[in-house]
Amino acid sequence: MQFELTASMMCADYGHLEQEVKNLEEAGIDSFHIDIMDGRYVPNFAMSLNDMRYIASATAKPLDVHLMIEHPNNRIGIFLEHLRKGDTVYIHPEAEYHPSTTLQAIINAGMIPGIAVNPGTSVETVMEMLRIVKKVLVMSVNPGNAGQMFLPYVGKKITKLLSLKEDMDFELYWDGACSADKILEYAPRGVKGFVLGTTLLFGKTQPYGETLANIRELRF
Ligand code: S6P
Ligand code: MG
Repeated sequence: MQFELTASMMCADYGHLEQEVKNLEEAGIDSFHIDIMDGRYVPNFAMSLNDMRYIASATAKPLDVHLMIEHPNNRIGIFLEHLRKGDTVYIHPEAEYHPSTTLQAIINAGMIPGIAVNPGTSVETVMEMLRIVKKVLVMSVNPGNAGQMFLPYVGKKITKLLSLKEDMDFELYWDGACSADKILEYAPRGVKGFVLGTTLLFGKTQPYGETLANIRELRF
């Protein structure tokens, strides 16, 4: 079964960031997930512009930039100018008055447009944007921190989004508390990719290569 695995770099060891990027690449990670926070839209500061730029310079693999910032339209240009074709940028629609303008800027710059959907945000609220984006990042925890508990009520929303994805031409990605049982259940149902953080990938004794190989073979 084909699904994508992306590493949540806010969970990486910042004392050895270059080595972390190398090890994850060698282990066969598909992309690097960059959680950008402004301390306003979410109550935390994780990564910022320079972290993103450094990782972009350290790997040829795609970046998956998750902007958890207020009014991304005001600042989207400074992120886009450092990204490459094939990188993805997710915005939170609630954080902008005219999110479709921001999505259009992402498309115009040649990047892949996405929206992140919070646990408390309904599919109906973002319906029109599903026609514009190529990727939908379903948050199964509230945005802001790694290491949180999975919120089971998002399951119904994932089912609804899966039923819309063919017609509306987007792919579905999972972010938050991604565990083995979730991949086992949702990869066969059509979730295209999973963000791996502290639950499955980081802070373990097992080398990344072994973890990723086990996940790809659904050998848990
Ligand atoms: C949360 C962020 C996520 C986390 C990821 C961490 O605001 O968007 O990308 O970094 O969920 O994974 P875990 O397994 O620690 O929840
Ligand atoms: Mg994220």
